[in-house]
Amino acid sequence: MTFRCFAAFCALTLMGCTDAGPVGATLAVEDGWLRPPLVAGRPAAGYFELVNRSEATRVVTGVAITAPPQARVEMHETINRGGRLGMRRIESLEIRPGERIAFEPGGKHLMVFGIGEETSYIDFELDLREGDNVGGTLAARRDSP
Ligand SMILES: [Cu+2]
Repeated sequence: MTFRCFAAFCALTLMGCTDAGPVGATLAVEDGWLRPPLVAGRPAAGYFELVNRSEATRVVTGVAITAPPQARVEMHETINRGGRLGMRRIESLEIRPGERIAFEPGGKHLMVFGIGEETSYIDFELDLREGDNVGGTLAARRDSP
C-alpha cells in the first residue's frame, strides 16, 4: 500500500494507526485494512504489516477478535497445491528482530467469520508467546484491490 493511501485511510478513520503507540512498543500492526465479505455469509479478510522493532524474536501464537463481539478470526496463508490455490491455518508465526511480515491478498491474511458487508471495522489482538499482546484495528475498504 502506498504511503499516500495509508495517510488518507488514517485521516478518515482515526484508527488503525499504531505508530503512535507507547514508547517501547516492540511489535506493531501497520497499514491495516479489512476486506468486508463480498457476499453475506462469506468470511472477510484482514490485511496488515506486522513489524518487529525489538531486539528479540517474537512468536505469534494466536489471534482473537475484540470487536465486534460475535466475530471470530483465524490466521491463514494461501498455498498452491499443484496449481490449485487453497489456504491453511497458521498456528504460530515467528518474527525476527527488524523483520516485517506482510499479511496481504494472495498471502498471509486474517480470515474473519461472523461479520456482515456493513461492518466498518474490527479490533483484534495477537497473542505472543512472550506475553504482552499486540492489538490492531482494521477499517473496511470497499475499493479493495
Ligand atoms: Cu483464509
